[in-house]
Amino acid sequence: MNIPLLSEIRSPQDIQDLNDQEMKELCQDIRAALIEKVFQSGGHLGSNLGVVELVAQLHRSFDFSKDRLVFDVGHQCYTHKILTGRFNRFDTLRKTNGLSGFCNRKESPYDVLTAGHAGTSISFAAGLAEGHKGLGGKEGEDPWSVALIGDSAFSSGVAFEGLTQAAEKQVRMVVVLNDNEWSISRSVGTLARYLSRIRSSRTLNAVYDRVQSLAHRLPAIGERMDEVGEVIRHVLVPGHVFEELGVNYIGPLDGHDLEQVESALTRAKRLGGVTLCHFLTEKGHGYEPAGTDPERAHGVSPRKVPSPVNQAARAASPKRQAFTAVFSQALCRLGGADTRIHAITAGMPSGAGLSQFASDYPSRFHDTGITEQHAVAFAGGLATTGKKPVVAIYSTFLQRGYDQVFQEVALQQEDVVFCLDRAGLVGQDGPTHQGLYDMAYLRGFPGFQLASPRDAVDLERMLAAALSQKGPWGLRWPRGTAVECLGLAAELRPELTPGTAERLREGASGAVFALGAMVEHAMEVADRLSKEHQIELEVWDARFCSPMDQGALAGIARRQPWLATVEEHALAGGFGSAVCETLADLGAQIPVSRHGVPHRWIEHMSSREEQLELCGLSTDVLFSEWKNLASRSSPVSLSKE
Ligand SMILES: Cc1ncc(C[n+]2csc(CCOP(=O)(O)OP(=O)(O)O)c2C)c(N)n1
Repeated sequence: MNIPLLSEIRSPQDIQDLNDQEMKELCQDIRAALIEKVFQSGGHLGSNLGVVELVAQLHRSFDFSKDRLVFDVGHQCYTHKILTGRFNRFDTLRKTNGLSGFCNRKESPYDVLTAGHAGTSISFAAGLAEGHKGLGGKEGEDPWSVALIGDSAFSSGVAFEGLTQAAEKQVRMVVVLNDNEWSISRSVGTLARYLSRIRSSRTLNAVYDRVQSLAHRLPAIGERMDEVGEVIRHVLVPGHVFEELGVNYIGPLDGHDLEQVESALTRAKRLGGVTLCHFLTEKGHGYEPAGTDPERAHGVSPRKVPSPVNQAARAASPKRQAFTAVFSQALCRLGGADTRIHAITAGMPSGAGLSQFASDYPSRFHDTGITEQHAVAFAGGLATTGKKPVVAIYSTFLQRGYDQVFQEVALQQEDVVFCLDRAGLVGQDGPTHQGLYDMAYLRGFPGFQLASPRDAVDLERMLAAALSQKGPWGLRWPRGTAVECLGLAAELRPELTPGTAERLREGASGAVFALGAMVEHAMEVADRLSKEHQIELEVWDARFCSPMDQGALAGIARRQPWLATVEEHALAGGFGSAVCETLADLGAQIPVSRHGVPHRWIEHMSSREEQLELCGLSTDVLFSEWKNLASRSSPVSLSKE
């Protein structure tokens, strides 16, 4: 049989008859295609290159039209997409209306879980296995559930919660541990060290595995070999925590060797119950630059061809920097002046802007791994001792640590500063990564200051204010760049007393109360309306979502015919909702138009800008909406068609 072209693969059925050599060639083809395509679209290159053989063999050892394969995070599912008939759409990866960069139920029945957050695959697979009990009709015929999980995700607490319950229930489940020793940066924690101890006993394991596979060819002892094997293993290799938890352990084996992968999976199926198959892989395998810098290859951006137009546009734009970079520099400056400041990340030092702090102040930097719950509780403890923890976590991932924000920080009124990056629309990553709920879930905590900077100047000022005042603070900013200075210079701005907004523009045609990066949009629209239509808007930078500036809102309600709120956050429960609650409590009567993310899931698109447009948050959409509002004869009706 000839190996099929990737574009001809309709389902995993098409690779079932390949021999060993053909499978190897197929994997080479997949790898070459991944390098080519992922550099066009951007995406998780290193993670995907590392699991080509694992995923290809999983699709031969199991039948995932009835068994279930759950990818942890789902960022490493590209080979799976190819083998389940999606190669023809690969040019659309992470683009508007194109293939998602993660597993997505809407795309294929083979995508069991639409995911993007780490650590939950084992629990979800255990639930599937429990729910499928009896489905096979006879003992030993129920579908298998398989969780494919990386070593960093595996060290998150929830992975162990899943593993231990699955072991107790003895569900039919295989956990495939893809151990490449890397998270986005190097894996941390003593579990990583434990895995590396197991790794160093690999030679002994190899001897053991050889003995065992030979023994299985001899029916007389083969039957009892699993039992005997356990005894031998305990003598040869370090005590496996997993076995003590009731989980069969196989490995560590070479995850790039199809034969080893196949034999391990076959053995796992024979053992029954819950088996952990531990494979060693190389992140970015087959792409040479990843060998020296796996962190860089974890996710790559599309290769851009510089065009004269791009360069001209860049030169014309005012001075801008990524919010993340502004935060990083500000934190280093403040951290240099105050040794009580500690920085904490849950597995994302560079993404969260902490790499520089880590190298400048290593003893005050803490990467806890993918453990948001622990990171937040740890910050609560540190703060109790008088330190000033800054917890830098993406808005979407702080959801994992919500209860710890509530109990270990907010309820204790500890001085912890949460810096939420990617708070808003994120573009290519899609619904799993949108940071659209943080204000809704944080503003209900009494004594929790929640603010958002409109520019680089205020980001640093807000961070300084948060670190010098009492109680918990949350600062949020979106993906994308901050204008350096919008409005007054730093020293002329009103102090950042919690619950005070700043008026940036006067006018009588209507008022805009905006938050964070949306203030820039509001000002741009107001200037255009003034120039083109002589409409003069009063524009405010709310600065705080909690507490809310009651005086400013009461004044607006007295003066203006209407009020618009703008936020890059879900409308449900967000900043606009908080404004309406305040107005209601004040007994103020003014028509309010809320602009934010509508009450539905926002799929991935090629860019954040396209999503802003879709959600009515682009300057063009706001321009036409506010022009309409200002042009209507009173009374203003703001009911949306
Ligand atoms: C709850 C949560 N926190 C953080 C992240 C961000 N994140 C995505 S992939 C990743 C590293 C995953 O490492 P590992 O599980 O070892 O898989 P690998 O990429 O090495 O294959 C991180 C931290 C996430 N997806 N979910």
